[in-house]
Amino acid sequence: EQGWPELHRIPHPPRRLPLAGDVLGVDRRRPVQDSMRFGRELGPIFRRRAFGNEFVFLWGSRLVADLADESRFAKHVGLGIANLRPVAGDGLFTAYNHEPNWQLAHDVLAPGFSREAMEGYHGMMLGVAARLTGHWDRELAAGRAVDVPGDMTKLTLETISRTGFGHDFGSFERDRPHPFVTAMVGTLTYAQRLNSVPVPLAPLLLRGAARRNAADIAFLDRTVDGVVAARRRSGGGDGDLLDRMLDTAHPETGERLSAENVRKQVITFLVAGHETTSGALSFALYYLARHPEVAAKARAEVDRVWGDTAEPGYDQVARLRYVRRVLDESLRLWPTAPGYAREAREDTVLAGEHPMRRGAWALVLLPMLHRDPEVWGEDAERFDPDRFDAGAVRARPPHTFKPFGTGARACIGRQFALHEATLVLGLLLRRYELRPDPDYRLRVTERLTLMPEGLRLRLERRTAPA
Ligand code: MNH
Repeated sequence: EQGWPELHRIPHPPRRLPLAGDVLGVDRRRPVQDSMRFGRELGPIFRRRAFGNEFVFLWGSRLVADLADESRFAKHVGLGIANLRPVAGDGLFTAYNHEPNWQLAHDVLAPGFSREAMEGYHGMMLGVAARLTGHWDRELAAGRAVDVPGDMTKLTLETISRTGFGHDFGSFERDRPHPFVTAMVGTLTYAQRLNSVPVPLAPLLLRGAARRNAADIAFLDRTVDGVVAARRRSGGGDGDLLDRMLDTAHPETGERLSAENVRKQVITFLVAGHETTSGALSFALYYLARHPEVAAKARAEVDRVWGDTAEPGYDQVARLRYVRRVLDESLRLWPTAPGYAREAREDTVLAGEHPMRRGAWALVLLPMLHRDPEVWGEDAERFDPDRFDAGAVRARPPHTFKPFGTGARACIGRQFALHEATLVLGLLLRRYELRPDPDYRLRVTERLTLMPEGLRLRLERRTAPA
């Protein structure tokens, strides 16, 4: 059935409803955490049924490693990502492998993520970080706790919009999220919700939500059309991502992106370029506040590596090895893009055990891969950045830590996200002590991506204000 000839050998939850499938006792607003529960009960590969369709989920490290074989498997655009097609079209993230615009846009945009390009963004990243610390200094002076996910979203949105598109959303001048963010969260939430209703009934069950979703998409389109029009009027920027999208011809074919494709790429990069980094920074700050001994060690590293240089240079960021481990360990426990799907390019047998026909696919459940006891031990739930020291990383098999996906369709913005997040964590650790609210219990909210819900921290200034 559905490309898995021996589906019956894959375990499924015991309680199934004839129509709805495995939705009994399910938290539809938290499908990833729900699947984590099933994964714990059912093991490294399992299936869930929803409305007559069977979906195969897996997380066992041997299975995930086999799926990374690019000669037999490729990205599958399915579930939540397929639901984003009306938002992001054939933009880089949501393009089908066979769509010519994927290779074209990939080749045109990849130089925008080279080391030289990243060095060029560094100064702008520092500028945005200064807006954040300015805001946090004011909150601190007013005796208020800071809204971590809200402020990390402001930071990462401004970073990608200024470095990539020369556009200032004015996020830190607003009390409420920019309407672009509200519309984006709306479309992500809607794309997630679409998975929890039978497709033929979606127009009926989600009528109001579908109308709002259409309005959200129209707002995203209008916003980016404005950004593009401003660039066209100004006659060009400094060679940023938008300039590449608009002016750069493919080095071999001479082809350019169409106007409609540019629109979808701008939305893709504004969304993919900030939402997951914001979550990653938020979880890292959660763990740093909860583990003062880790924060102290990280802070000591920042002091040692940066000394009292007012503004750390590009190379000084990569030298924050321990801060980077804090980030990796946060992404291990809560990979903010919590899964990716892979499909068979030909008839094959997964890990020598599960026959798959061409086109059959499975969803990799990253938070469970990252807790596989065979790889991470029985204490996998424990936060411990030393799991990422060089020796420990070398000792682990490949494909056991995959927060940025795999293969040709892996994250193009990985270095961008890691540089930005490491820089900001360094700056925050150097400037503040983080005081957790003792009553806060981590609650992870889902909108395709993961975010710590309602996380607030109290701050203390470490050094006298400069
Ligand atoms: Mn990102 C693809 C995770 C930051 C732009 N990203 C992916 C995939 C994962 C992912 C996983 C692969 C999805 C799949 O196989 O279906 N990305 C992250 C995480 C962070 C992140 C966890 C931050 C932390 N991503 C960024 C940033 C940008 C970006 C920053 C842009 C500046 N990501 C993309 C794009 C793709 C992608 C574009 C699609 C690449 C492709 O298919 O060619």
